[in-house]
Amino acid sequence: MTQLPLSQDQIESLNAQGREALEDDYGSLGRQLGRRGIDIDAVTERVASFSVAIPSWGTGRGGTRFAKFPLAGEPTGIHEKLADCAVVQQLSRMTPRVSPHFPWDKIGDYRALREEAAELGLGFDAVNSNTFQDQAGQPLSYGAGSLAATDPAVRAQAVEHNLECIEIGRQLGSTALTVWVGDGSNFPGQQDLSRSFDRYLDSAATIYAALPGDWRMLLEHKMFEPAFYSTVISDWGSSILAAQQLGERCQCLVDLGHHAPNVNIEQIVARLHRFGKLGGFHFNDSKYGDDDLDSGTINPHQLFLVFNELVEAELNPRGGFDPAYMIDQSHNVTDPIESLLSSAGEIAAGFAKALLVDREALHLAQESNDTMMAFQALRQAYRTDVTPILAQARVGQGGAIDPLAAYRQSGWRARKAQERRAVGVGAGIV
Ligand code: PSV
Ligand code: MN
Ligand code: MN
Repeated sequence: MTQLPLSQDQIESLNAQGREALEDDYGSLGRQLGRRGIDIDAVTERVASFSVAIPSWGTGRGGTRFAKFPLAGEPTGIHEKLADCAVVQQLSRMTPRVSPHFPWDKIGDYRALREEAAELGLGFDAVNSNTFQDQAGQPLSYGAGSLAATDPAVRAQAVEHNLECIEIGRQLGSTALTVWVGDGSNFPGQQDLSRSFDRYLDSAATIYAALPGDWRMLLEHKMFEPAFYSTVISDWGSSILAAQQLGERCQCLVDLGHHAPNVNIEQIVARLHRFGKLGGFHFNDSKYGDDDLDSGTINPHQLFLVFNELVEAELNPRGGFDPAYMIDQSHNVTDPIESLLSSAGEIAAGFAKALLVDREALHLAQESNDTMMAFQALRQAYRTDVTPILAQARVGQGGAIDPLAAYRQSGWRARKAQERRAVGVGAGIV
């Protein structure tokens, strides 16, 4: 039986206070959309079936390489992280899966963990491997790289870790392995740019060969950091080349913060989909680099344009369309649960707005080179306030009309501050 973390009665009674206003707003938006030939209930239904995974590490306070400022009551291990994810899911009804990270989430019994998650109404999404840090007691260092290291023993160790992640993921019910490596260089000449890619491909092929039949391997590229001169899988070009060489079930994962400033990410989405290689998406926002700020806080228009391409891709699935969506943020100055609630809403808003685009008008304008009308088709959808649709989608599934208000009223964090042990200060993580 599902054991939800918050009192459902309390959520319902807060909803009761907001229901009349919601019905009024929903009715008004429904009439507006009706004039545009859009059935609001059909859009709400699509939004209600939308979901995005939470990274287990996103439930804790993040940090920068300068400092981490812990929050009283933040989770100290995977069990507490799951409880916090369940809070986000109970209120938002858009985040039913957790993406674990190893060895950060290492424990003894993964079958029991899967059951524990199920009791909280959660499942597991892609498993993330970690060969960008050294762990206590690890025989060999990743200081000079992991999957692309020159030392074959280091490469073997990194491969072995990924195989272990697959095995853990199998027990958790995951069906994808996400691989992001920090391998790269800080000095011109430090690394042979071609041979390092060869070594990466070789290691990745061994991992790919071990994938269960219904699994995918997702390659996450990132332009820089921790390496500041060259990175082995630096961009979508390197990523798609690797994915194409490795095989059909190897695809690319786009993290919004992993590109050069001003790169046209929506076009990357279109390109990857065109060749059947769009495997997943990490949502966050950024101003300068891989800032991992909350989704939609800096550039909500980009988020909308990305979803516009995703909706187009879904309408033209070509070989298939099933990207793994995840929030990948570092919550340095907020309560992570609040950031996750707000971000899930922003992401769903991007999706909802993309659903409102008059595609016939857009395609017609594109075909006839009517630039202004093509843009207006997007602009009209982007300008629409979809708040009532999101609230209705949540409420229809038992979630909160106003997730942040309900969360604050629950007193969850203050209670956890009493119950959980304190997390130490120190340098941050990714
Ligand atoms: C590092 O940049 C990173 O944030 C990547 O985006 C990964 O998805 C994440 O760490 C976890 O490995
Ligand atoms: Mn990421
Ligand atoms: Mn990142």
